[in-house]
Amino acid sequence: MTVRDCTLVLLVLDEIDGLRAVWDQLPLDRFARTLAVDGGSTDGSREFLAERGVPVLDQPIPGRGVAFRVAAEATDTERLVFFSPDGNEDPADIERLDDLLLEGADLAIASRFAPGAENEEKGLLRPRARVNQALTWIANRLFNEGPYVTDTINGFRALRRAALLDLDTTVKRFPIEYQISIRAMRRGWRIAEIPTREGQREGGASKALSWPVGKDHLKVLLTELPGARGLR
Ligand SMILES: Nc1nc2c(ncn2[C@@H]2O[C@H](COP(=O)(O)OP(=O)(O)O)[C@@H](O)[C@H]2O)c(=O)[nH]1
Ligand SMILES: [Mg+2]
Repeated sequence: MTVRDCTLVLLVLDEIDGLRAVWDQLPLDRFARTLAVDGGSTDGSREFLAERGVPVLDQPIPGRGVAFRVAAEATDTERLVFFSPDGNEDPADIERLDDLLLEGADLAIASRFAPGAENEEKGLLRPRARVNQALTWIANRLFNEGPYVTDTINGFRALRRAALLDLDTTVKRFPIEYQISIRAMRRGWRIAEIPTREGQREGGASKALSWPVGKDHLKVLLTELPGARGLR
């Protein structure tokens, strides 16, 4: 068995129920390193990870965007897969994402909206999914000259460490993925997707409040427009 020159990064903020549920499905032995970046858990997530020998990194300020950077700066493998152990993401796709990088992609995304994929939101109107898809459509329209990317926002993704650092991301909170996707499009990166099945949250609470997070995505859109860099 060859070990992947890749770090499995767990993004954690009070996810003890999810950690317990997915733990045995994580392909830890296939990855050169596993580490967790913790946003300030107080529910036992940190202890759970430490007991299993996973280094738990703190972040200087909260936010998923900061966590992405902390992970990239802390490890030394060629590649990174970002995984959120809250029940939404399917552990079976972790290695598939790294495979896309091995096949030549620069950014690999588990898509909730590609043909064959499933989005966790149920019901007729699915407002979160609609907003997601609208933001994705706009990003493609404005920034993408390659094949259509169906999910620019999902955090379940993989990329090369040096490339991520080179993107010089500035977003501190949730829209980090949107900024990465847009910058990848603008640089003409090869973006590959696999359809994924988004599961239901295992326990705890979502930290992504719809309106503030939606607003932050719009802000990223504006600040990524050519010539708009002073806006931030
Ligand atoms: N390290 C870290 N992880 C975070 C932070 N905020 C959220 N997360 C994790 O990111 C993942 C996605 O967050 P979640 O609230 O489920 O967002 P949603 O899936 O869009 O509802 C979960 O695993 C969270 O625990 C943070 O500030 N730092
Ligand atoms: Mg989630």
